[in-house]
Amino acid sequence: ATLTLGMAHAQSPELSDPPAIDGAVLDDHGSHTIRMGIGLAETSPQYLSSRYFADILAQRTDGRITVNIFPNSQLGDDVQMMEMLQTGTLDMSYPSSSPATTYVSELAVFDLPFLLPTREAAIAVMNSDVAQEMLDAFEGTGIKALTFSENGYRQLSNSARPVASPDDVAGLDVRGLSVRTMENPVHLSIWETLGANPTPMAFGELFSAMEQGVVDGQENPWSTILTSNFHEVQDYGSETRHVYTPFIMMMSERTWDRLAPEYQELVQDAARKSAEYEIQLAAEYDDWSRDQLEERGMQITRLDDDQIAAFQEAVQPVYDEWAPRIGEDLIASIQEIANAAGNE
Ligand code: KDG
Repeated sequence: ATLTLGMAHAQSPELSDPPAIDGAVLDDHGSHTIRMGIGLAETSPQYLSSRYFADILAQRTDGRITVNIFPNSQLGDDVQMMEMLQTGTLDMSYPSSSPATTYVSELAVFDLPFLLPTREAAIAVMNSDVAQEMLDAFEGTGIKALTFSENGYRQLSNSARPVASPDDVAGLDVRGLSVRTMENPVHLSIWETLGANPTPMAFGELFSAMEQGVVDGQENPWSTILTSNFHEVQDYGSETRHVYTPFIMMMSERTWDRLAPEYQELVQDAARKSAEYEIQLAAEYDDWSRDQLEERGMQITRLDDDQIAAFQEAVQPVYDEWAPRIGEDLIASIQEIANAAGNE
């Protein structure tokens, strides 16, 4: 018999192991089974770090708290799952901050294009008091926001043509690209301003929408493009890094209220630890994913500083429109934190 071997591709980069779980087993405060829905796949940093979150809770409660994670939007998309948290039909979710702006409008600051130039700046902002105030502002929505972590720098992919400039997005002689966006008005504005035809759509519907040609493209971090197999239906990628999106790990307030204070403290602590691990994994995945996508046949356009500057200039109207609504002071304080981190 002949054996035909396909090209074997690694499923993940060399990943750091999760930090050791320390701390004594807590007293018995009852048993809880927590259902957590996420949009991304089992290979994603989001899933892997959520497993670590589950492991911390299991170990520190001697198995009394079990977290069952449902990946791949099985339980719904970000918007639906946040509504399920509000009604208490789901215990936890882990959406992007962008669709959560309907609850806390200040979060839209993260949607402004090219605001956070480096990962260090983004991490400093997510760890800041200003960011903590945004998490606290969920109070009263039915959602307990536990922590920020990294979704990451978003990159454009599409099935129509290589994109190196805003003109390539707008398609001067052809039509503008149809691009799926998250359900967020600033993102819509970015792609409208660039001359694309943006369509907000649930993440779980995206693969088949691209496969069927309902949309030409989408934008997400390289790790998501890879772990969700978008390269199977997208020939071109562009390293635009046009926006840095955080995730927010969330719990239903109803679930939170059922937990003893000792368990609440543990959940909050485990969320922070898993977020730190997630940020580390996301960094390990990022460039590696881009290179993997290239190896798997995606044509990747890397943009030089001038080409990035052309995108930055083209999206200036997004600032003109949104900065007054989001708040000039808030934007200034975020920029200050970002700059300080950049200077360290
Ligand atoms: O679990 C997170 C995903 O559901 C989603 O937030 C991923 O960035 C994302 C997108 O484009 O919807």
